Formats: sequence, structure tokens, C-alpha cells
Amino acid sequence: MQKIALITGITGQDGSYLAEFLLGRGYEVHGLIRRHSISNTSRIDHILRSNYNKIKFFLHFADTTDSSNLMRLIAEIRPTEVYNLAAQSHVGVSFEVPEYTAEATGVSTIKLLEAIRVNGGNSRYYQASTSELFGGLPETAPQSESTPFYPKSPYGAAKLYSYWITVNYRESYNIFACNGILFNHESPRRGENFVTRKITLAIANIIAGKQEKLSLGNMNARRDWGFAGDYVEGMWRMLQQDKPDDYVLATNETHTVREFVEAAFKELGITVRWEGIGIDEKGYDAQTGKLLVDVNPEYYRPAEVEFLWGNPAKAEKALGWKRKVDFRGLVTMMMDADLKEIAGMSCKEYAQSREN
Ligand code: NAP
Ligand code: G4F
Repeated sequence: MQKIALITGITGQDGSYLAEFLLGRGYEVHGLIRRHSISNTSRIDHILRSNYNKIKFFLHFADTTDSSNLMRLIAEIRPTEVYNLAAQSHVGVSFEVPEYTAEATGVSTIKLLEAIRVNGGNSRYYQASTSELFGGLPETAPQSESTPFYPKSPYGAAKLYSYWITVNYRESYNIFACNGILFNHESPRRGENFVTRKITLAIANIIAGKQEKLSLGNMNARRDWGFAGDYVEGMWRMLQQDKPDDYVLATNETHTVREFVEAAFKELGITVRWEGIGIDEKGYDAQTGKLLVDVNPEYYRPAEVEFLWGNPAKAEKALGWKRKVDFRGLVTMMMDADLKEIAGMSCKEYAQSREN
């Protein structure tokens, strides 16, 4: 039987990897895209350009805050699986646009679940839940499915609603609905204002002489960073089980933002020497003394999730899922992609030129 997937958020980082993954498994893939004044399909243009006769890939203009289009599309497409990835997904920005975040990241979830229920309740449903639900208290790490929730942002609070309404529709209406509680996952396709991509992009620009230095907020925050390509496979595996359930996906490694900065510069053969603390902290090129990194309190958040470190044991056992790319591999992949794009060379080539 032809499997049909509907992906909300298909133009985002995860949506683009998931579309590739499902098309590779022979799925017919439908994605919702929002109308923009300028094209926003850069992450899926390679799919759109590929041989249309061989793949079944369809885009529909829609918005998850609009229940009428969700009802109509579920009725028309009759998806076997629905992956709800659409969200205002930036935690810092959620403090600036809290009401919209509540709508897009929270209330939209019930609109989609209702559209599935009213249309027979037969689509399997994946909800993009998040490690932001945990609040990142150091004493709770490593966090697992049984760690209490304590969201610390409008984004986290909106995702908390989405998590529980997903559980509620599973228990009330017997819908095959799963929460993937995913820890941070990154890639060369990561949005440019998330910290990992901001770092690799800024370093590439510094090397190319297009940016003076990298300015960051809280460099003490710890994250469990994995590769997005690994995580979309975990989403799919959740929907292939006999029973619906909720799972943490993580690498079981944690690093500070500062460690990510050090590792990214290291790819280019640059050692960072740190001086000062708090807003006075600065990072210098240990060899040349050039200022590379400073702190701008503008990037501090009103409340911070300090310590995320995930325990993926349940997913590893029940789903047979395991991350393939480790922290070092992720940094190499992202740094190399940005340096090639901006400065036209690989990290190895730059590191060698520095030695000569
Ligand atoms: P992303 O790159 O920011 O992509 C978000 C997607 O949602 C984009 O396609 C965006 O469309 C779409 N979208 C936003 N509001 C919408 C609306 N009202 N109607 C329709 N589409 C809308 O996010 P991501 O990193 O791929 O993450 C995917 C999902 O996983 C999100 O729900 C995120 O909160 C969650 N999550 C992510 C991580 C992570 O580390 N990446 C971890 C845990 C959970 P436009 O292109 O039009 O803006
Ligand atoms: O990269 P971030 O913006 O990601 P954050 O806040 O962890 O959220 C991401 O992961 C969540 C899963 O845990 C997802 F649910 C969510 O959708 C998103 O994908 O920030 C990471 C850390 C934070 O502690 C932040 O305060 O980096 C710190 N940080 C320090 N300087 C910075 C900066 N973050 C950003 N974006 N920009 C900075 O200049």
C-alpha cells in the first residue's frame, strides 16, 4: 500500500531532511508551505528540481494557525502519517512574540489533531516536542521521559500544551499519536540565528574578512547537540511501532556553548585563549592575539535553560535508534559547509595555509 506523509514545517531544517528520508523510502510526501513575499524553499529546492516523474512530492499553501485549511487538506490527502514540525521554533524570539508563539507552537496542535480526529482518526501523528520542556535544571540531568517538565519560555510553555494535548488525543480517541522529545539537533541547514549555526557562519565570515568578531550571549549554557539527519529517522521509527508512545532522542553528550566555539575554531587550527568572565569574557586567537569572540548581553534571555543532557536509552532499546554523528562530527560538518560556501575552501585547506 502506498504510504502518504503530510509534513508541516517542510521548509524548515527538520522538514527538509524528513522529506528526503521519506521519499527515499517510497512515500508520497505532501508538505505545507506558507506564503512569503520572497521564496522560502531553499532547503527543499533540490527536491523540487529533482526528477518530478520519479518522486511523489506535493506542496500546499497553508498555515497551521488556520484550522479550515488543515481540515480540508487532511480530508483531501488522507495521510497515513502526519509529522507536525511547524512552529515558531526560536526560544529567544518567543519572548519577543509570546502570543504568536502560543498560537503557532501551541494552539495549532489541537487544530491539526482535531482535523485528524474529525476525518476518521486514522492518520498516525508525530508531535515535535522538545527538551525545552525540561527547563534544564542541572540536578535533573541527564533528562529522560520521566524527568518532570518545567518550561522556561513562551516557546517551552506552548510546547508543553502541545505535548499534553497529543497524549490526551491518544488516550481519549485512540489516535496513534507520539511525542518525540528531541534534544537540540543541528546541521548545515540550521537557521542562522540558532547558536551553532551563528557560530560556524560567523567564523567563516571572519576568515573571509567579512565580519570582525563573533558576539554571543550565555556561553555557559549546556546543550546535547546531535545531527538533524539522524533525528528524522527517529521520528519515523516512532510511527512504525505497534503502539504509540513518547520518546527522548538525544546523543547522551553535553557541551557548553563555549566548547562549541572552541571546537569550531579548532577545525581551522585556531586555539582560542579566554580572558575575563561574564559580560567581560573575551576570546582571542592564541597565536595572533586577534579578538575573535565577545559577549553582548542583548543575547541573554529573560530566563535560561542552563543544562540539557539527554538520556536516549528508551528510544535506543524500543526503536533501535542511535545517533550516528557525534559532537565532533557535527562541528566538522557545519564548519566545513559554511567555510566552503563563504570562503571557498575546506577547514583542512585553511588550517594548512595557516601553518605555512
Ligand atoms: P525550523 O527550521 O525553525 O522550521 C520551522 C518550520 O515551521 C518552517 O518550515 C516554518 O515555515 C514552519 N512554520 C512556522 N510557523 C508556521 C505556521 N504558522 N504555519 C505553517 N508553517 C509554519 O525548525 P526545526 O529546527 O526544523 O524544528 C522542527 C520542529 O521541531 C519545530 O516544531 C521545533 O520547535 C521542534 N524541535 C526542534 C529541535 C531542534 O533542535 N531543531 C529540537 C526539539 C524540537 P517558514 O519556512 O514559512 O518559516
Ligand atoms: O541555539 P539556541 O537558540 O537553541 P535553544 O534555545 O536550545 O532551542 C533549540 O533547541 C530546542 C531543543 O532543546 C528546540 F526545541 C528549539 O526549537 C530550538 O531548536 O540556543 C542554545 C543556547 C541557549 O542557552 C542560548 O542562550 O545557546 C545560548 N546562546 C548564547 N549565545 C545563544 C547565543 N543562542 C542564540 N540563539 N544566539 C546567541 O547569540
